[in-house]
Amino acid sequence: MSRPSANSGDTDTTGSRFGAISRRGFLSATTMAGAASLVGGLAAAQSQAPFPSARGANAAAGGGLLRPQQNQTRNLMDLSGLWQFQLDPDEQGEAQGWFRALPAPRLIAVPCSWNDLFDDARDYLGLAWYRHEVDVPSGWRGQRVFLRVGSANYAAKVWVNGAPVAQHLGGHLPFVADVTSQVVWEQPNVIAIAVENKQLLGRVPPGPGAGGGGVAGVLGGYPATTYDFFPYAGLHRQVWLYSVPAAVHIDDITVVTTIDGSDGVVHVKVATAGEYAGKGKARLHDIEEDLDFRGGSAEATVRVPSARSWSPRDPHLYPLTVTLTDGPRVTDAYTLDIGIRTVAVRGDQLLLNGQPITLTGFGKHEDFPIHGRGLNLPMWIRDYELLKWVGANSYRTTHYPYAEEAMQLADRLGVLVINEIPAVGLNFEDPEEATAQRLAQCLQQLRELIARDKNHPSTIMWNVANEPMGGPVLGAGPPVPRAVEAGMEFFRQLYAEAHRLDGTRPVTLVGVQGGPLDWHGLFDVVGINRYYGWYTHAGQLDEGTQALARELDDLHRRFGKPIIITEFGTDTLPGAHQTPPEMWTEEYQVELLRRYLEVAAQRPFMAGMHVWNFADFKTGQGTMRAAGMNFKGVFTRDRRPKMAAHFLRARWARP
Ligand code: BDP
Repeated sequence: MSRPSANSGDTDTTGSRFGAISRRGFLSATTMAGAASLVGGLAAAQSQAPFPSARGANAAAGGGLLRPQQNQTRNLMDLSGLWQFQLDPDEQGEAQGWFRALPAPRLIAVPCSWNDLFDDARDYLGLAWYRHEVDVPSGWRGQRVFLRVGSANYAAKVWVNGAPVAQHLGGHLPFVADVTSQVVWEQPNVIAIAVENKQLLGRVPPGPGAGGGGVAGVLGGYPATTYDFFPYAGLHRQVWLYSVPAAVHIDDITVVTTIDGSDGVVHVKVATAGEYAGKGKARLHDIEEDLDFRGGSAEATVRVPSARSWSPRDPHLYPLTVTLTDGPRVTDAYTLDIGIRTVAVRGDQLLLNGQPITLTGFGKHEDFPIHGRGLNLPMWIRDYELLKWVGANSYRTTHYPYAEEAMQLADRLGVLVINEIPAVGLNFEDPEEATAQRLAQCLQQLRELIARDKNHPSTIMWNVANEPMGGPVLGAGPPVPRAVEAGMEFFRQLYAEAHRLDGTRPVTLVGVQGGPLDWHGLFDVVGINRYYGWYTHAGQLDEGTQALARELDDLHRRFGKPIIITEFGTDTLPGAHQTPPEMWTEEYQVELLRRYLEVAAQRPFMAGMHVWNFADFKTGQGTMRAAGMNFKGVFTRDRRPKMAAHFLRARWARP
């Protein structure tokens, strides 16, 4: 829960006092230069596409982000495993050439967060170096070679054989560098990646700055963040080397599906690197259409008679293969699984394949002991198993884009995803320069996310922010008009950009309880996080539920759009019991969820209910977070069900 910005002496409805330093005072005393102490030169890149390499900021420049694959024309090498690692608190590594050799390395696992691995790195968010040596097979000679970093949280700079090749801001989306001219043959290549996760004002999510503020002063906040989850750092997903044909290759594919009677209509748009003007084919299952390229781009429409449309009930995927051809010869190929489905908003309803759908599910985290936020495929397999067990049809990628494998599994298993950029902790009372930098960051991350995930049928909606603030929240006072207006301008741009890049999915914004409501008017779906019965109306479920019901009716009258409660829940200590139910007990969690679900069931305009959270997760240390944990999971952190999980299963998984 993001708390009100801290004016000295403010009290929130839970009775917590904010820190003695006013956030506003602190911010005005902190120059924006405070935001500039990054990997050499990265600070300047906070609002701009960085660095020399053409594809360092790939998606921002419109480049494709197709997931690399191995096939008859392409090669792929996963560099996961043990890498050399060294902390660089004094930031001397670049000057001392650590991109060639680390003076005192230890070994680390990639992918993984560094925080749970080493005692001296638990709360370390500064600069750290990863180094790895790899021989590139000589069979790749003559191809174009790329390096792809799946997720480096938060800022990264990459060297290959001593040459800087890319840098990137934003911790949860991939970036690609063309390293063809850096690769050496018949000897090891040295890959070095410097990463840091400093919490800085101009970033997204924003840092609280040196003096604390935002939730830092309330949730406790060590390490200090503006959000309620542990700021895990490091190389969180795979690093890959891959190669594609040198002459021409498929750079991007965009698939848009519609349904015409019982036919599926699949529109395929292909972009090549360079001005390709040759031929190709799009083959969907056993139907093939020609692609005629002009200026590196071609389109085809494939009609599938009696198509199986994709849905949670029948998540049918069709394999789509795009080829470039030179006579009978295939010069490049790429295959992806697509689902034929439509998503739309009509009045106050959310439609999947033309039929109203109600979302059941959760907000989640990529969070697990030891791995931290590092890719954990067994966790994902187990989580989907439990999502099915509990009868959920959906989740939101709170509060950042998740691993691509999670999206592939969602496609395959028929789970609907609200896909969110890392815009958590935004506060429009912050200085204008910070807001401008954050807007650039949000736009970049939105472009990268849509480039990466646009072809996943499971993604049914984009979310551009979680709980942005424009003044006090939770009933602590009215929104601040200037902040609300700054937010309007900001969100107008994000909404327009999301629809410019993808005209096929609704776009939402998730609002905080007591925050500005005007912003919801800009979006297709109203997403709200509500904690009546917890942060307000503590211990008073009847009063809390009544307040919730009143607010839902008001919101519906005002906006007439689909409404999703994107978060509701209670911290619950597994094994704590009491009757009548008391806060923190398993009974209280069940009772609160029951009441919210009943209020929603009586309102046909409610398009979804997402419990906060799927599982308990790690946070920073503070007085509001026992043992550095948020206990709002219906499963424990190791995925054991609390009473609430059984309750939801009885409710949602009914035949
Ligand atoms: C919401 C936030 C979420 C928090 C949750 C909470 O969106 O990140 O973890 O509150 O307080 O405001 O548990």
